[in-house]
Amino acid sequence: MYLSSRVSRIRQKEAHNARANRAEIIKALSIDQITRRDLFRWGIFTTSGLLVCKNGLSPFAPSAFAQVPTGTPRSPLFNAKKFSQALPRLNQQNSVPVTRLLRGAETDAVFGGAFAGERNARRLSYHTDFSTPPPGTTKADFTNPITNRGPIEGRPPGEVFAHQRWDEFFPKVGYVMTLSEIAPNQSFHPNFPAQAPNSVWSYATGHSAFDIPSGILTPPLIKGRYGEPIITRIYNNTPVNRADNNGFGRNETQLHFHNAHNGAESDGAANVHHFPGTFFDYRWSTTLARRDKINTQATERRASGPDGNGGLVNVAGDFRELQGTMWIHDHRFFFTAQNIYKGNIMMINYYSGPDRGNEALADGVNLRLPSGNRLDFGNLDFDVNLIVSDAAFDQQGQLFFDVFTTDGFLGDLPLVNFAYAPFMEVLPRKYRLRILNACMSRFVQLALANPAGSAVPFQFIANDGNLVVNPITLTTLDHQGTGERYDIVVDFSRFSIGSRLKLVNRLRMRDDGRGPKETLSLAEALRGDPDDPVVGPVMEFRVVGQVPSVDVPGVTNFANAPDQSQVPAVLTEQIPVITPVRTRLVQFGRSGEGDSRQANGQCIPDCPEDATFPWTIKVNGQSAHSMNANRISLLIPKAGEIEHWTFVNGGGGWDHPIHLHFEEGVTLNRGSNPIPTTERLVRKDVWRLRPDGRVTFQVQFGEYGGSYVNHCHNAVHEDFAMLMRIQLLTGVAGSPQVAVTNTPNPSPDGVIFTTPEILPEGDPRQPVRPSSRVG
Ligand SMILES: [Cu+2]
Repeated sequence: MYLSSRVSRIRQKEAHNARANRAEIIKALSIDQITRRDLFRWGIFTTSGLLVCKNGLSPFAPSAFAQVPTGTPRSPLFNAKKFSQALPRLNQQNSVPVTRLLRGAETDAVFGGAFAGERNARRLSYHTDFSTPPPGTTKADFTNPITNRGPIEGRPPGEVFAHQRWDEFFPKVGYVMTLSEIAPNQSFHPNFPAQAPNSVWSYATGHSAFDIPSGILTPPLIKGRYGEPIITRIYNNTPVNRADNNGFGRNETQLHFHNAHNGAESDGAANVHHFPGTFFDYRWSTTLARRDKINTQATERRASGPDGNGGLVNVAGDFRELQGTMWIHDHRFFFTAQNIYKGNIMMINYYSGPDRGNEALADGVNLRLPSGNRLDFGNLDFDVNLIVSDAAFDQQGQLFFDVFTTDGFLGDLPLVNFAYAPFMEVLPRKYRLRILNACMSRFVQLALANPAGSAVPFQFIANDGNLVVNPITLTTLDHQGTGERYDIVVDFSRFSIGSRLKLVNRLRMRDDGRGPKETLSLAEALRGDPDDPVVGPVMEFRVVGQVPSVDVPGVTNFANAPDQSQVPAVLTEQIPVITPVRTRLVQFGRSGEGDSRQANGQCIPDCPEDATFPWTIKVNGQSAHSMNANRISLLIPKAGEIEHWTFVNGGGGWDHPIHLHFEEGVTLNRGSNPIPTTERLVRKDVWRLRPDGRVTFQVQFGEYGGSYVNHCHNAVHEDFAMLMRIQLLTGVAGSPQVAVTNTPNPSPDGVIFTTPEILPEGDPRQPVRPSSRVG
């Protein structure tokens, strides 16, 4: 006993040193006291660039004697107890109306309401005007006002990066938001220190003045609806000096709307990051997939959005493709993990005829899922977004990220909606919970425990924002990788007022960071894991007699009001599985050093000087590659062809949650392994591969074209660089996306284009190459 406690103390000290040393180096790097070359010289990196595993610097426990899987000591808790602060609901944003203004042959979008006076949004980027000022203007009219270098808008110039189908999906509402240093006096718990301005970069509503920290810690929530296209202007007001980042985070951003049906110019992952002082206009079209193929005359009532007055606006497209729970996050290649972790994240719910966010309105289309009925649509009183994530602090209580690890980052502070282990008061009735895993690397597996510690059954209604055909009753969720969303309905009416229930993470991660290790029994999980505080209860629900309304502030909801919500036995219909036009095989693994760098040693876009690329992707059994924005790994020759793709895990005991942008896939099988009911024939956009696993799904592309990506959503793997570019060609004559998109290369002075390489094994237009079978 004596020996083990002594070893334990030594390990804690080692782990403390580990974090202190790493934090010291990160800080020194960020203020240019040392260079990454110094690190090589000092032997902190090996010749292959990998961090030397020695006490004090290793990212994982076995070599650093750490107390948590990160290889760092526990974050200080400042005596904060779990379940001692209320859950913050997400920071709801209000849209403003947008009107049309004719300007020659162009129609511009004019922001109204609170954002009146904003420069109008245009089909073509203002970069076009910066490059070639129209008559009567000069370059200065379109120049970044903060740096006086480069264009005011980050979107690249010209027709290829114009908003596709602009007039057809012309914005009706707008948002203006600013990515900024965090405003003063905000913390993850009242006991924790306030985060310093450069510890967190998050969103503020509107166009904030430069150099005034205005970011809000609680992530925003946007409510969108089908038939109401959105223009969202994002200002980048992070510090001009990229070293002003408290050790992590890159002051450049492209904002990805995961996984909406938008043109590539607004997908936020076409290598189009923009710089401090600039904005980027994203047009979130609310296009319903297959609108060019199915229900093109918009006669199907289920393909619709709420009109705000109890009625519906029909839209073209396939109602089986309706989406609900989505999120939005940074996608700056090579820095995505740092930037998301630092606070560059939002959620967005899409509302539709069937999924209305109104539980009372009975019109034969509305499913009446738990939500509330004070608003026409988008009620949130009983429909709750929960962003589950993990974080770590340095010894001063500032947000800490390990920029050296290429395997994965695990924090030891459980957060929900960026609050440490909160509680939520609920009425004894049905609630919908929209659960997002927004950890950088951690997989979670959530269950709900009643006051006696037994599992509470619930209904699973949507996977990755897609309704399942029939609700599935479960007592625990499946593994949930980064980026996956699970919507469930919990009926709290079975519990008396005063009852307390726990949301419990049952999944223990492997110490080496490779993936999940084991699922604990609920009883074990409830006791917590002494080695990993994010295993165990992460949130508490308290059943109470009354709660304030979220939808109508100042009004109270009472327990004795009737629960009018339903969970119908049929939520949607199955998309048929048919013989595909072609199949593709994509293998995710570790092969060599990767080829993200060009012959000149530079990454496209630029990457950390010391970065190595252990993570690679093989297409159809050919060579392994790591991400380079100037390389196309998969090409879709035209819209509407049905394909079957198989994702294979290269092995090694790792698990990877793989995300396909822009289109959902219908999950067909997991090879010879069993497939859970929450996945079989269910639409998804993130698939965990499971160790040595594989998954096959059906997918088709349509409506938009351009440059998208497919990648691991362990954001650390993604950054080092398990990501590949996909080129969608529309095949529509006259569309700029009939041709391959030249690669935009953003710089503070503007975008230049390069011609991408196309891997022949990913291009069906090329003669067939013999593909080696992957066993
Ligand atoms: Cu991965």
